[in-house]
Amino acid sequence: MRSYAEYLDVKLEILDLTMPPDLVLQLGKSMNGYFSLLFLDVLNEDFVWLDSDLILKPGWEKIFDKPRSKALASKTVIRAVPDRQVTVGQLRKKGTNGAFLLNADNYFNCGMMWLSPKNWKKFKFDSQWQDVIRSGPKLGLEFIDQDILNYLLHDNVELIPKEFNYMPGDFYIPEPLITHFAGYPKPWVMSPKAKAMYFAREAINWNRPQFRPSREGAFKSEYLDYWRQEDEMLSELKADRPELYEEAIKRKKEITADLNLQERLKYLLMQLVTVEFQNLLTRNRHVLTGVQRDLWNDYSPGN
Ligand SMILES: [Mn+2]
Repeated sequence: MRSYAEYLDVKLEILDLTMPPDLVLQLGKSMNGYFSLLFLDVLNEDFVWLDSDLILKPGWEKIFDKPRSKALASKTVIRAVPDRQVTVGQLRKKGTNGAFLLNADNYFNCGMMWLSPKNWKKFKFDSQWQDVIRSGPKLGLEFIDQDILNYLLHDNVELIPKEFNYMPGDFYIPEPLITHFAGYPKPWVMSPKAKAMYFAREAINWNRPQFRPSREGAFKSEYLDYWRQEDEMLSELKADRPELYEEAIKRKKEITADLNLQERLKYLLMQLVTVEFQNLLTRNRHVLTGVQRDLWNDYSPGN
């Protein structure tokens, strides 16, 4: 992280944060999902939280310009974007999530948040959040920091436009400033086969949005966009800092996920079904167009 920040000429500071021991025990691995609460306690100036699964487009910094009314400025602890329609719909139907029940009309997503530690402390949320986690299971909380913050801040939130936290799979908005790859699959872990399955599902369900991975969203332009940007980033890195590039590729391979057995069987069936029997005999080699090559791009050696 330090070498990469230096390469980008970005100032990086690493903070040590401490979680109370009983919460470390209670939360286990999911503890990483609660760091935003520790930052609210430790920092003093307003700050912006950005998940690591976001793509920022030029202009995203507009979030700092949006003027606020005085009344809001003295009260608002968080500015965030409403969560995906699908998520809100599921939570409404289930009716057991205590955070959602308190904040059903303004239930927000925590991938991108503008936060005010001053107001957080003014309203004494710093002395409440740990107990909310402790009673989390009783309250039906499920989404890490997001539910703690929705539960506590339902009266201290200002919703901002979805262009600041557009989630693929939500109703499409043109030209989002921040795209948030919330949920699964994450575009950076997909093997070539996983990518192919993804697009096959999108295409074959063109008239059944409930079965498309993107639901009501745009036909996965966001994923193509991600892969294009990742390619660009890696080829720049390869030219400028080969040792960082090697490290990035190594890490990328470690997290690349292939299809499970059930999906592999579907994949084989789909390949069988989509053979063009008429020209099976005359076809003797693969023909790839430029677009197909983009989709099948992977980072194995010699490819
Ligand atoms: Mn996220």
